Amino acid sequence: MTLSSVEAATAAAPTPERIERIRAAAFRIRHHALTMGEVQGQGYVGQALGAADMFAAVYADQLNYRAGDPHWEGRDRFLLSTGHYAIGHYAALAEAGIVPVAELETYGSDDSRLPMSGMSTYTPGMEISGGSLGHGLTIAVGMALGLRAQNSSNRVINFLSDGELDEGSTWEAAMGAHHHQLGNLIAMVDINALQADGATNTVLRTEPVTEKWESFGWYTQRVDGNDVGALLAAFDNIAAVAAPVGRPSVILCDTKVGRGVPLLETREKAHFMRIEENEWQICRDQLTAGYEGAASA
Ligand SMILES: Cc1ncc(C[n+]2csc(CCOP(=O)(O)OP(=O)(O)O)c2C)c(N)n1
Ligand SMILES: [Mg+2]
Repeated sequence: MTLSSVEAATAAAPTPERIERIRAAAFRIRHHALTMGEVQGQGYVGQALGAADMFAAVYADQLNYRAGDPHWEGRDRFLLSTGHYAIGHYAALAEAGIVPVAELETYGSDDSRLPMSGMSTYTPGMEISGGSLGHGLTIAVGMALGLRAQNSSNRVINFLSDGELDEGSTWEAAMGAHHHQLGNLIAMVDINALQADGATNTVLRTEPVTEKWESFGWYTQRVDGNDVGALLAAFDNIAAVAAPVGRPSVILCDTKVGRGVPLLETREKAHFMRIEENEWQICRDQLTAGYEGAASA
């Protein structure tokens, strides 16, 4: 983990039991994402697999919510900026019990509550309609301010992508969050080094991204976003070090597109992935073999 913020990490390391519980959740989230991908035969499956560990850490470890009552006032807010990652978010909502697993089969179909881009009016647990990139963090700042005005102890977690850092509004929001000392706000950025038009460093270079967030005053950690232990430790550090002093926090997560399914990890990187009919079972088999192999290693 790179921790270049001035404060040292103080939290104790996450226990092996906790890490294993979240790894198991991430495996099921990946499985759900493949189920949905197969319904459409294509889509943002690579992103969902890459970000599954981030979703698992949020929903199975961090977020305060009631599965049967998505509008419960005491909930933490998870905002998906990147509407196209909805397939990953729906998988997490199913893992969390907010969306029935059986409903995943309707993904992207007419009248489904699970459209291909995330929309708050359709899906329980979807707080915003995030497809137009660059708005998530601005809304998150407003929500965090609102919660604080209500003396709420709830937190706001905003999921962004590396391509979304191209949006100027993201940086206005970052500046505002620091100004308003929003210790109840966490941003997670999926740095998969890819965006719609190609590799992020060729479209619009965002590096050095750690230094950028730090210069905006955020408590900044950069982790392997496919390392569940590192993700949990990052959240623990935030609770120990940044939240108590009113500092907004960002976890920069380096992830691998297609993570957990070698067939897709090694495929040419594509923002929108086409997977052939005969490949879905191979994907599932590879996912299971990798998960069980790591568990018995
Ligand atoms: C404001 C805005 N501009 C352009 C788009 C079109 N768009 C959809 S996804 C995407 C790529 C964004 O980068 P990233 O999320 O990192 O891509 P990925 O990692 O999923 O390939 C773009 C430009 C959009 N949704 N919103
Ligand atoms: Mg990307």
